Amino acid sequence: MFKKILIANRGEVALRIMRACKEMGIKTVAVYSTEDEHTYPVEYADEKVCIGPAPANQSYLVMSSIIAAAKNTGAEAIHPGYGFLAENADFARACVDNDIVFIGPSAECIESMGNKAAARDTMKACGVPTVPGSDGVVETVEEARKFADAVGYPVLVKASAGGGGKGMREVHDPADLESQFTAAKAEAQAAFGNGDVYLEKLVLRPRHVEVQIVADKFGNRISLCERDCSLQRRHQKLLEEAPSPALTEEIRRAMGVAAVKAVRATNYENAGTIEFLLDHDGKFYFMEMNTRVQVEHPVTEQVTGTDIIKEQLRIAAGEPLSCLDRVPFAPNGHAMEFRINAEDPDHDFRPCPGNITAFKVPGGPGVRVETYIEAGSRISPYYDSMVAKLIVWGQNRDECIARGKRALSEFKIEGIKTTIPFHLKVLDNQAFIDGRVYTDFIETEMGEE
Ligand code: MV4
Repeated sequence: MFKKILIANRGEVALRIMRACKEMGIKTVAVYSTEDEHTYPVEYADEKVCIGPAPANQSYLVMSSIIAAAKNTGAEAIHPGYGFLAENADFARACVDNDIVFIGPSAECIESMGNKAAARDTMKACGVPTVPGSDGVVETVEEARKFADAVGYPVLVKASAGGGGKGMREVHDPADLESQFTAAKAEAQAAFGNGDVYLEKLVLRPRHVEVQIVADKFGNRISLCERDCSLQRRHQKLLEEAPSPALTEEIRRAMGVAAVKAVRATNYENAGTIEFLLDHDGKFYFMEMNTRVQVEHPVTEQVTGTDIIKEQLRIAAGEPLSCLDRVPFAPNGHAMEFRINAEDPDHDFRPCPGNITAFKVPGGPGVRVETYIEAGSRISPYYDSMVAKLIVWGQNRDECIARGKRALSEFKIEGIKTTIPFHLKVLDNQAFIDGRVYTDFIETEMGEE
């Protein structure tokens, strides 16, 4: 196992990784911007290196400074967390070129899954279900029209370099195809410097269900059940749960098999997520693969009893998965994660960074809080607005909801607006209680436009 690693991240995920390291006897190096100097993860680490000023493009995104910090402190590996450099193939390659282990998949895997049109083709070729779509990139409007006429409207134009919903346009009427196709291409070009697009049949009111996988260097590849992340706003997840209330045992098994197939076909190593769209007939389709650990990984940890960060460290160090004896995983109980952001849910979720004057976290059975915040902390306008993640576990979904309400009402955060009142409203919503959550939940159930 590693003796010392560097964490190329900040906030709650940096702390989460350091906690796993502490339990495994691994020393940690924090890198930080001047803005984060007095945050808890920086204090918690065994060593710290300042890598620049507040703007991420001058600190957390500067590969050379982070590599230099690892070299200078003798860190053998780098954990990228999520966001920042986590899915940057050049960074993974720079680590390897400097004899530093990148705790994640190979640069080739990151690159190949970053190209969404190619990823889709790869999945289709290995027998993972995909939505009926174009063969790779569509170059011209004429080609797009041919496809749309063949599969029928509505269709969705997607950016190949996209993901997370950017450069995506729905086409319901053939008369709009040309303008939407052209708009998607222009948007993709502007956002990613790559105007490639492809087409898929539009799945109406889908659910977002994703499968957590872990894969080691010995060919062990397992799925750790699914998470339902359908409750999103403008492609920002707000609440995630495991298991999905929409899956039967049969669909769960089939989805897990499909996810492992995807991992095998891509020679993927480390922790990752296969995202699926689930339609109203219970059919699921590959959407994207995330080549990192995700914000919502704790709900999977709570229902599977695994520590995903520790598995990542073991895999990267060349050890076999430690959870093999417990395969196949049937979810134990139910878990939900509430993202508590410094945002005002009454005003279009506008970010409201600022000083936190009082901070009291909930406790008791089945409650887990992931945060780097203490009373007196400041939510910086330079980074994302997450204050904390509240994760609750229950024997079943009903107990989980009751516990969620109890824990959310215990959480006291003063000085800023947060999404806590929004979550309390969700837990009282009948459609949510019944597990009827689709990707349009906030518009249809929470009265947003
Ligand atoms: C879709 C879709 C419907 N049909 N693809 C959104 C982000 C990107 N990962 C893909 N997305 C979608 N792809 C087809 N063929 C609907 C979405 C979608 C969505 C998916 C998951 C969660 C929230 C969403 C919100 C809007 C659209």
